[in-house]
Amino acid sequence: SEERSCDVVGDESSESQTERALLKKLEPLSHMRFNVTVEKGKTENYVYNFRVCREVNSTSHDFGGLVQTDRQNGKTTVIGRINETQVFNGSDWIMLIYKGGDSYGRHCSGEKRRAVIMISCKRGVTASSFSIISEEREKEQECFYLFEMDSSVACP
Ligand code: M6D
Repeated sequence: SEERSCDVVGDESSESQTERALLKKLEPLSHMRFNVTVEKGKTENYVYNFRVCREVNSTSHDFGGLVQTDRQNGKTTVIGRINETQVFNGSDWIMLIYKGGDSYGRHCSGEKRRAVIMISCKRGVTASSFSIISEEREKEQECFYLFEMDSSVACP
């Protein structure tokens, strides 16, 4: 079976050509795996696993492209899914968004989680410095987990 990749909004004939071109630019990163561990106060301790346009756990078939694991109990939560991708860019950055994550319980009116990954141009490096900036969950809606990394694929 073929590995699943990023899907942007629309069926094939109506997809944005700009988005498709950007997905092509990101392709060299798709074989890599990224992770970062964060301690939030004294009570929260998470690992985030990220892949560019590939499933983190290809055996679970859940489309999860950015997955959080709670280090206290091992519970995994999909933050964003590759079949709900949005991508756009500027002169020296690419913004990759995975929507359709697992739903919040008490926060953000129970909406689905979302991962926003800002990729900044850095010449000479395929990918580096994957890190989490913050989780914004104190809003009624439009909450998000924000990440950043460096890569030459974002360079002009
Ligand atoms: C935890 C983590 C946190 C998140 C929290 C939300 O498992 O995913 O990043 O903020 O859940 O809690 P509720 O109660 O809104 O599901």
